[in-house]
Amino acid sequence: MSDRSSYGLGRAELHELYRALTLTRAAEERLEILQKQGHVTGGLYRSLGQEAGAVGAAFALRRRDDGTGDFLAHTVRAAGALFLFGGELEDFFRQYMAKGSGPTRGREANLHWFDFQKGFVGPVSPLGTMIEIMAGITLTFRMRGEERIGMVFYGDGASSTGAWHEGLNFAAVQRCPLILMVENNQWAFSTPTHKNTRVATFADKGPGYGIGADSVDGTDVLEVFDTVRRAAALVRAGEGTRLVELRYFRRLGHAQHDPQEYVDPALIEEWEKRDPIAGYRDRMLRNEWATEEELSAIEEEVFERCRIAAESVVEEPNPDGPSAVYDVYTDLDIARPWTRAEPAVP
Ligand SMILES: Cc1ncc(C[n+]2csc(CCOP(=O)(O)OP(=O)(O)O)c2C)c(N)n1
Ligand SMILES: [Mg+2]
Repeated sequence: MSDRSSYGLGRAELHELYRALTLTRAAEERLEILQKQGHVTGGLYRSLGQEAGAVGAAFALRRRDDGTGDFLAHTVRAAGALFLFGGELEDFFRQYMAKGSGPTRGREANLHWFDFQKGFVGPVSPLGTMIEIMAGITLTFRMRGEERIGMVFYGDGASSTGAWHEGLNFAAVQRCPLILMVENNQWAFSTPTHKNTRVATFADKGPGYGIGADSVDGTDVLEVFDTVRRAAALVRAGEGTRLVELRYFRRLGHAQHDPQEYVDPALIEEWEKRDPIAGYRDRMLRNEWATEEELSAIEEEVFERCRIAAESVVEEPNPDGPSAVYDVYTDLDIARPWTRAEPAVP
């Protein structure tokens, strides 16, 4: 499509996309500050340069907060999708700071949380396994005759696991209403994509499983939105599982502790020129979808929101020691933490 096409989106929606993009980046930048101050408990995984993939894809789905909408399984690099599905910024900060007030009450330190009303479930750690979980969830939608679909994100590296192949095959055979979003950022920690797979594009993997697949420039939020919107319509209409590859580049290390010395700096520089947020900003101004003042106001609003949320969450309490024994076993006998109650003798 031409640079001038807004893909049928109105001014308010175009602005909402910009707000979601800037929120993703500003929230992660705020986390970096918090990490330097010693408040972030675990690793910090940035999505720099990948924001448009998560935002454009999630924007194309039906987002509700009453348990009737589409369902998302995000990754650490798809925080933008989580926010669009109603994940609260404060909870996002609470998780990274392992606060007792966070959704998982300080048990882990990033996005492993869920909300079935809003329709999202965070990743389990073994890569590739969210395909199976989402195949199960979306199979339920199909069996109940609901019009809901699912979307599962995973990295290029995750798609070389056994779980991925088995899960995708099951979803394809069962015609699960599920969109697989491959975040092809060209690295799986220090492993480049060509050591991970021999296919030229991850879209080539679709036909092997009998499913339709697309590949899209993951730095172009409108292209992503349009591609996923069309994929979602097919999936919802009964075609079953589809795959969409997002092409972009991991511009920072795997996590903040990784200086990625194994990556050619010229490549990083090249991808900096294709920054998804700067590109979309220019396009909005060029096409008069927004004024400079409107965009600056969104940036200011998002920055302030992140600053205020972070300042208040920092003050919240860490988890209580004794609370660590909850949620491990059912029928917990608090007097005997870490042990399972003896089975009743018949
Ligand atoms: C089955 C399994 N193997 C290894 C790991 C450790 N691990 C966590 S993230 C990661 C790299 C993932 O790369 P990719 O899937 O491309 O996602 P990206 O980090 O690039 O977004 C690895 C090897 C894991 N969590 N699960
Ligand atoms: Mg990767």
